[in-house]
Amino acid sequence: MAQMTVTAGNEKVGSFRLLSGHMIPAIGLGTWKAQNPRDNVYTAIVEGGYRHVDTAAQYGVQEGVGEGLKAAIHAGVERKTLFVTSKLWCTDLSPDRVRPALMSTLQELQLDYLDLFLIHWPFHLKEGASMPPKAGDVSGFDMHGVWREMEKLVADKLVRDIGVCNFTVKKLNKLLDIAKIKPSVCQMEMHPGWRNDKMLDACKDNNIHVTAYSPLGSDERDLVHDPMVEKVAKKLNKTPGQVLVKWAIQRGTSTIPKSNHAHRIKENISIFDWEIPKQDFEALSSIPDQRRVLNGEDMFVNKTDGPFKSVADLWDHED
Ligand code: NDP
Ligand code: 1BO
Repeated sequence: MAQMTVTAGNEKVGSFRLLSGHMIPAIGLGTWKAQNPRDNVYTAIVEGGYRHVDTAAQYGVQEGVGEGLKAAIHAGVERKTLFVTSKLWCTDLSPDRVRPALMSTLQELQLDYLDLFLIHWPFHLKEGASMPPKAGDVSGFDMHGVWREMEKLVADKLVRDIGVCNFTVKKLNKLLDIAKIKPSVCQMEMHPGWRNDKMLDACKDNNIHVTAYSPLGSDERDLVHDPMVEKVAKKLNKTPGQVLVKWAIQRGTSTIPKSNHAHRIKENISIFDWEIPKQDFEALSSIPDQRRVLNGEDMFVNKTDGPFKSVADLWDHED
């Protein structure tokens, strides 16, 4: 999937074409743990030139995100130029809950359609599940039934594209066997400290676009101070944050860095008039300490009662 350059406001920003034919802007604003989602979204769109915002019902920020979108539209940005992603949380991961969950998300965001609706995690959680989960809190999910309902949302023009997050190759193949509408996007943790080449390759083989989440290592892994990232940043006269975002894009993925600071929000999208040279890209792609930041353990693993007794169980023993 070739990266194309499009203009948003005064900024040149890249985008990728999805299986559906729609375009996804290469950089979106992440909103997990956003402290002031309204202002972050407004700043990103109106001052930063972002056209893509990533959120989720589970983040508890959708009303603020909706206010930010509304303010940006009021300031003259056309809704049709924006790409808004949200996600179906695990407590709603059953066929009867898909449409009500989407309607609630649309209401919170003050929108009448989403550009992309993703299955957040491929596990069902009981309402009020604890962390870590108690016996009976977690189960697998009805993939066939849930996906049929996701497809109906596309048919009814409530969402333009559908996709998944946190899937394994095994789960992706199962979904591809049953899907009438293929997932356009797979959103996965990816950064130089967790390349996840296996999923990237599986998605490429099936023309599924990948969005890399936690491109800066989230709050858990300090990639910004990784010696290799710092070395490349210094050489290119860029910030480590910019190098990490650029690495994701040069890899052919879109990415969704989050920041609570206006200057970083703008910094993270100022990456379209330069490249990481091949040898530096390869060096960044060879960091040996490969591990997930977000492995799902706290949310889904119950060591004694399962059904997922280890992190390896969650990821189908593929890592
Ligand atoms: P990121 O990798 O985006 O990292 C965010 C952290 O990096 C924050 O501490 C932020 O601090 C800091 N930061 C941001 N920009 C810079 C910069 N230029 N220089 C130095 N530090 C910087 O983490 P997230 O986990 O938030 O991932 C991004 C988004 O991906 C989420 O917000 C969410 O939308 C999505 N996501 C999806 C998941 C899924 O399951 N589908 C899972 C996890 C994330 P500060 O805010 O103080 O600037
Ligand atoms: C628990 C949700 C992780 C961020 O998407």
